[in-house]
Amino acid sequence: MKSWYFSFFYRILLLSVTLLAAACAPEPIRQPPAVPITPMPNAAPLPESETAASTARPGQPLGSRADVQAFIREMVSKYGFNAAQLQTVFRQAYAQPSIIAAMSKPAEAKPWYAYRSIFVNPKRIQGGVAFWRANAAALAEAERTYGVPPEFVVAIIGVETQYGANMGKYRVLEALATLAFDYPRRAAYFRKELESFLVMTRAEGINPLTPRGSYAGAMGFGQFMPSSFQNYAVDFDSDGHRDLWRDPRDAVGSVANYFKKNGWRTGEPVATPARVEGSQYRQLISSQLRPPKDSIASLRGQGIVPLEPVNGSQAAMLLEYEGRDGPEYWLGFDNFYVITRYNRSQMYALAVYQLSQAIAAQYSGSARIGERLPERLARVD
Ligand SMILES: [Ca+2]
Repeated sequence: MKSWYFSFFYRILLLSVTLLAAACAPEPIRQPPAVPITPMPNAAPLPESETAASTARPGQPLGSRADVQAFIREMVSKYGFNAAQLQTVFRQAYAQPSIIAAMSKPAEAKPWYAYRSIFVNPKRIQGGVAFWRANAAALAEAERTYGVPPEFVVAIIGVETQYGANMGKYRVLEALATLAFDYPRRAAYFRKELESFLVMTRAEGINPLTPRGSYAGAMGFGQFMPSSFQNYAVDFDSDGHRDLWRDPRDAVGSVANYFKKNGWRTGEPVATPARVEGSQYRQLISSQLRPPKDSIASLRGQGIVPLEPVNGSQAAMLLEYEGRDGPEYWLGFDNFYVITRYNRSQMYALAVYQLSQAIAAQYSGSARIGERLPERLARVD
């Protein structure tokens, strides 16, 4: 979540695991990760030579390695950790070569129409309604505190972990250490995350061997990386702990806070379907993840017509998606950009938006909301 490359590779990896798990025996405890790839539109393929070779040796505790010992010394001098305690922790932790293997797999891109159906489907909509009902008070409080409506918080948690059903089964310590020490291409990033994780567990009074997460170390209902935990996690129920694994209230407040801190604009729209005319629109299709800069009025002058009422001064970016029957066009506003701060992907942001609208319509059961939903939002595949 902190960096695009993390999100990019993380999602690719998660898809690989998903496909692998789907092809093999069913998971005994948790469902396979349900989050597919979300390709970064402009991500250049990495050269072959950068593909990491695994140096992990299963059976050898991380604590017996010289590079880990150097890391422990650094943690002691930098943060005042107790050396003996860290030694004890890393003597019980092991690198996980399966993570390196999955990280090295090539990306598999899905077209939008296939990606969409993973998230905007009856199961995930129903799950969102149930999560909303179970956490209505916290979601209302989060809206009052951070200005983020419940449906967006619910949709993020739905896309990330199917409402907590799939938070990941790896020890976070081992996932981060594997990538910090045995995955040179991203070692600097994951070493920082490992540092943040140890600082976090010390602050929260958690045994570092206890938390579980994705193979990339993403944690809890909203799949926060440790650095995001440090920056955005809140103790929303004021019980003295930021618990994003067992306390959905903390997760709700933390996701809303993440949005708020990344520029969410209360009361402004997220996206609207659009149609295009002429040929000028082509040069305006946004493949970058940048805040929108063209006004609706200016875009209208270039053949781009929003299909829902929008203020002419609202800044927007034109988005193109691969629909089943040809390209679909959308206009994304500032709040659409904010959703891409959670995961650097236009497909991710639109899936969250569409899921949020479908959940909101079903939650309220209101004909008014149902009626204003464009067919393509209300439709489930
Ligand atoms: Ca709490």
